[in-house]
Amino acid sequence: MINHLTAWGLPTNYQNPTPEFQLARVLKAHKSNYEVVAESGIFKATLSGKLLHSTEDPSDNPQVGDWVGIMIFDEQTAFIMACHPRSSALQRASVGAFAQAQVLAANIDVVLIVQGMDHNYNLNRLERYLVQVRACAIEPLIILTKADLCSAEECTERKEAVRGIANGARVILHSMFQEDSEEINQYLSQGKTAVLVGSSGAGKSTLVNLLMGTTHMATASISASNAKGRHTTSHRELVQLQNGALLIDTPGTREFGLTDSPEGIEMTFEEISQLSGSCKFRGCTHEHEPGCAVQDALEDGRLEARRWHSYQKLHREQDHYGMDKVQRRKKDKALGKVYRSAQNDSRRRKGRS
Ligand SMILES: Nc1nc2c(ncn2[C@@H]2O[C@H](COP(=O)(O)OP(=O)(O)O)[C@@H](O)[C@H]2O)c(=O)[nH]1
Ligand SMILES: [Mg+2]
Ligand SMILES: [Zn+2]
Repeated sequence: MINHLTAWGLPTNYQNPTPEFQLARVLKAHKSNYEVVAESGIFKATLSGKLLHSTEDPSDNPQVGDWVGIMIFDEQTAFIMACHPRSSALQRASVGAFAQAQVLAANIDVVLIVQGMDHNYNLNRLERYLVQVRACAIEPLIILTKADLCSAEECTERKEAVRGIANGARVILHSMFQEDSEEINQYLSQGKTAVLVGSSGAGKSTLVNLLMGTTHMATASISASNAKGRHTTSHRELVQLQNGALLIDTPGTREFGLTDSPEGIEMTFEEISQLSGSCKFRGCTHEHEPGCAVQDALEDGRLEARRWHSYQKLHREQDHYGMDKVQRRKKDKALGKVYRSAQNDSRRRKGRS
């Protein structure tokens, strides 16, 4: 394995913000246990106490793909002292938490949205991924896997349907049984970092193994033979591909909640944004107003009902996140005030005694 950091995606003109520490990239992150690669090798790492206590927002904690400053402890272990600013971050609304964004991967050039052509095939879900990836200002690429499970006609039909909703994103048909992966490789150039997203079982790890030329990632099929239940990817991991690109595999991202960036929706549902502009009334809700361009388009079939409902659902979800975030900020602020006044009280009391 090459340890040179350029082989791990370090941009040529990168300015290390903390030259007092060694530069490293996070390869794995599992709760508080990390694996990082530096010029001098691969290390197990934990967060330094200072970093642990200084981050207020959990999304500031290092994630897979992050560039960090480390202090090497011994041959195998290191402390992460600083997490460097990101060029991009793939985020989703955190599961269970109140309007909080969770970073899935950092410093990403392209997101490969993987969907199987079996029961996994679902346009609404694809739209959700497209919206969120674009909300993060990262380029999406759609890979329709398991093409071998559909007839040639069905494949072409579905690929066209996906093109119809992708609004400019590239769509690639793929199967693990095909010899080459040139078409996908075109989008994974040397030193660029990609991340895979998609349901569990869609075929992500199979694709990683194919592009790596090894069987590095555990795939679901291994489990079938050892009968221990499904063996699937349990953590995110960054690996080097044969062609010099970097790829991050993820476990099934079942809940891909939207955060609040309207650009993602506008870029994915461009035709609806355009229609809205031609409604007779400004602020038209597209429900019962006369002269509504959206309703007209729905009636004469220019706009598909499925697409409209998907748009509405994603829009509502994004609005909710935005409103919840405002609420959370208010709450955090109020809590902060209580906390600070308690601290002051205790200081005053200590001062007196
Ligand atoms: N027929 C077919 N099966 C596939 C293909 N790609 C993956 N699979 C199977 O789908 C299952 C899930 O694959 P896996 O890569 O573990 O999915 P992941 O959860 O997205 O990482 C495994 O049994 C794979 O062998 C494909 O192109 N065609
Ligand atoms: Mg997997
Ligand atoms: Zn309208």
